[in-house]
Amino acid sequence: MATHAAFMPGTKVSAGSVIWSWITTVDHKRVGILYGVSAFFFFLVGGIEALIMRLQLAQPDGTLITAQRFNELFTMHGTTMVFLAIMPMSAAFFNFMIPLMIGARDVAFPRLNALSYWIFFSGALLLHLSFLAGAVPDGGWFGYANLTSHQFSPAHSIDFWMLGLQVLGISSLMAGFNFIVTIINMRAPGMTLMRMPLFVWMSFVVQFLVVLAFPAITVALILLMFDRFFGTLFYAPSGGGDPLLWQHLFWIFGHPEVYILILPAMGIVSEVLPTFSRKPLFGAPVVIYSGIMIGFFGFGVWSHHMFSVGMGPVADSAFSIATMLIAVPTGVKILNWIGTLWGGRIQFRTPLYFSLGFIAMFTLGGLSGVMHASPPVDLQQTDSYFIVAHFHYVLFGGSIFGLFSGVYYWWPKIFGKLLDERLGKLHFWLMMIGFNVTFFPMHFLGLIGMPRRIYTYAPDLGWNFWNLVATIGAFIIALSFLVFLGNVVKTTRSAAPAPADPWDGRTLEWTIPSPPPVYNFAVEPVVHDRDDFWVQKYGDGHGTPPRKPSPPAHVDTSSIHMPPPSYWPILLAGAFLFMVSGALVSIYQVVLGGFLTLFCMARFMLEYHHHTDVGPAAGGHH
Ligand code: HEM
Ligand SMILES: [Cu+2]
Repeated sequence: MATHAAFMPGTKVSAGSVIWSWITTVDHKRVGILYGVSAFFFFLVGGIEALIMRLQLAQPDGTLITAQRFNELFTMHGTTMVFLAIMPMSAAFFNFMIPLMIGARDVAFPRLNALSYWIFFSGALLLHLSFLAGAVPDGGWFGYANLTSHQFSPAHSIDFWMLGLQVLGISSLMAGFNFIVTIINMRAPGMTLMRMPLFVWMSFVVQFLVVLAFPAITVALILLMFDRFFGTLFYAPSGGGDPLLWQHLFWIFGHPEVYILILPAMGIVSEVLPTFSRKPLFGAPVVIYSGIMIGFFGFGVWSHHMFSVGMGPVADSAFSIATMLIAVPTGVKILNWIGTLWGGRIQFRTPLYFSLGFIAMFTLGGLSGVMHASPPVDLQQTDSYFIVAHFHYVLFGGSIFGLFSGVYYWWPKIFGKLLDERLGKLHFWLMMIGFNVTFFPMHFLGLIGMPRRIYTYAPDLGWNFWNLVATIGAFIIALSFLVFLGNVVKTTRSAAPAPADPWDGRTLEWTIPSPPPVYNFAVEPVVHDRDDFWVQKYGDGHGTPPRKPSPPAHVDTSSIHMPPPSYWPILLAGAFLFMVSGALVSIYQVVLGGFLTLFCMARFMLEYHHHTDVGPAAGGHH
């Protein structure tokens, strides 16, 4: 990409190979693109897995795949969509957009950022090596105890899942700390917390959820590793252990995780709506506070996933009330979004379509959530297709619609081309129709008794019609993504270059060229207001006149100091993967891999130790 021509000065690495420049990059924008491309790839993989499951269920007594294959597919589908599609797609936007939106030249720790990506890549690889090894994880994305014990899963399938998630967790933790430090330390002068764009705010909350929730699953997985590798019995009642320990640890992570998946999309929608309504976000501070509340309450509701284990009336009541409470800040946000649209001069562009789709679909998912917040209701609905309907309304109708709103909104900033509006709207309508045709009937199927995770059903249960409808809907969704891919190919080939500010935006990323130069901002911006760029252009609407941007000072951009590329992140991730996968091969590989990892860590840490003049410090705060 043309942006990165100025990438190499002052380093010994030759610019000869494009691939080399990508795998050694520490530029937050390129790392963001790596995350985005990987996420989209895995989104397609997870989508194909879903289509196979839907084909199997299209008719009663389906014979396309076996029960075992079906277990593998729903396990890999869920795991892939959560950890390898939605999370990295959010990470793509954290990486690309957060530094631009806060007026910084990079994240706080650029090499750690590259390392997060390559560790993520290693975890994804490890999970998918299970297909090559012929031992595909089959215990569900939540891996409930007993199913995962050595006794019931003697093959390596669960090991791939357990180790893969452990590796992915490390990647998320590193990224989480990096963005917390970035957002706290790297903001441009004048960018107070309350002036920070909503996407940055919601991402900020997400990073705290990541660093507080992932340790819970890390502990859960370490206990599982001990059970599987060393014969302990943490989750086995026969040895005084308890399978419910897994459920608690998993959901203490798992419920905050669903907010990790939704808050970035909420942030995107909170950027898109003001831009296309040409109005400030209605009650921006309230949107911020409700986001913090959601993050906070998110840690207090995990046992609503466990009403059916029989926790007793006190625990049931407490978790039921907490779950109903968490719907309040969620509902508040919906009001704020509608208030933003109210009276706006609305521009019906593709990003807005996806944001409106988000609001409508996410609200439906939130409503079914409040229904099973009630334990007696949940006892009817749990483990039925009603739950499948609920979480697809929040995850697909919410997260995926929101993320695609971001894709259409920021595409010109990232790639320098606008996506085609007609194809974009076609994509939207096909996705909207396909989504509802697929998932709305699942509410009915659940209520008339169809359980989750069955690979086939008898023809006389009354489930045939809606299952066929759902399968047809799934293929309409698949078609919508072909339209998106076509749009990408077409506009990459032929669209005219996008201007810096194609949507008449409000935030700092629109003040710099599309795509941005490697140093982002030639001159560090100074921020005076929320929606600073808009106020610069139009005044604040309450009498403050537009601020003439100061004439571009002549800056010698060649003197801007950016961190040089490094191959230690990918080498360290490779050594780490070698060590972890050794657990499935031989103790000698673990030991050798451990030494390699330590060696790479040392080189990674000491890379700039002796010549601090080319140290990796980025940004303009020196
Ligand atoms: C108003 C907010 C929400 C409420 C009150 C709510 C409530 C619930 C409850 C009570 C369950 C357990 C149902 C059962 O298994 O019997 C559940 C399951 C689930 N929810 Fe939500 N939810 C809300 C929002 C969300 C969001 C925003 C997401 C993700 C973006 C989400 C994702 C899920 C998932 C994935 C499951 C199923 C987990 C599994 O069994 O694998 N929910 N929800
Ligand atoms: Cu939950």
